[in-house]
Amino acid sequence: MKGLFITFEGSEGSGKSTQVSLLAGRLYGLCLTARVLREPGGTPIGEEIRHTLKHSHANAAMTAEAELLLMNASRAQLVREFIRPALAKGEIVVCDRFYDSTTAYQGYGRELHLPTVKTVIDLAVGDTRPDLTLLLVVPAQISEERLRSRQSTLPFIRDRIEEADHEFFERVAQGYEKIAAAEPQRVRKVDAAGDVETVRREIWREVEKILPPGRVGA
Ligand code: Z5A
Repeated sequence: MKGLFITFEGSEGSGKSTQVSLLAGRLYGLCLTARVLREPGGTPIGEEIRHTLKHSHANAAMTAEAELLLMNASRAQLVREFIRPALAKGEIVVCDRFYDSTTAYQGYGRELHLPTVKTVIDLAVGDTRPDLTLLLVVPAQISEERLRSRQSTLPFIRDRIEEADHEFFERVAQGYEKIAAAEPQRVRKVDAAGDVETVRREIWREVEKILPPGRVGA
């Protein structure tokens, strides 16, 4: 039996990681084997690439093209090392970001040539495509407030990608809208401005539609 591949997308602070954990807990509760992964990263090689992309002291001069290739080097490794083997075993793979992030951030955000971005993604993923993508949508003001409140509890760690300007993140959000409009069956928009439990329920309504029969619940 082929497994199920579910991805989460959205702006930073939209609540993806929170909801990925809740969904995984729910799936475990139904005795379904779920593998939780994240991008960039998720493999030992990918986590090194993640560090280079986000936190390395030497990354300030990184070009958009290098960023595109590194995101997809991490992805190519993750797909072959973990995602395909898990799906082949019939497991459910839940991934915090996948290739729609590249289209949104490197394509629309960095304004790289979209057909080239697509070619690079195609090389990285081949025919490994999500069955369902949950796009968590929140107004920028709410995600910024959530991030501020999280940061106030953590030590400061510089993140190169977060240093981009406001217009970049507006283009990313508009890019996500275009991605969702182009593939409404796969990409389900979720209003993520509500409280954690309300968002969890909305996500579950989408997930249960694709679960094997007899594996659903409130
Ligand atoms: N990137 C890219 O450019 N190209 C690519 O191909 C890929 C990625 C794959 C990864 O950063 C960066 O890489 C990202 C895109 C880029 N860059 N940016 N900028 P990351 O992995 O470090 O982080 P992130 O994916 O951007 O997510 P995040 O900042 O960790 O946020 P989140 O996962 O969406 O949210 P959260 O951690 O679940 O919640 C944030 C806070 O809000 C936290 O304190 C929660 O307790 C709280 N929260 C969550 N939900 C709620 C609700 N519903 N109400 C109130 N408070 C809430």
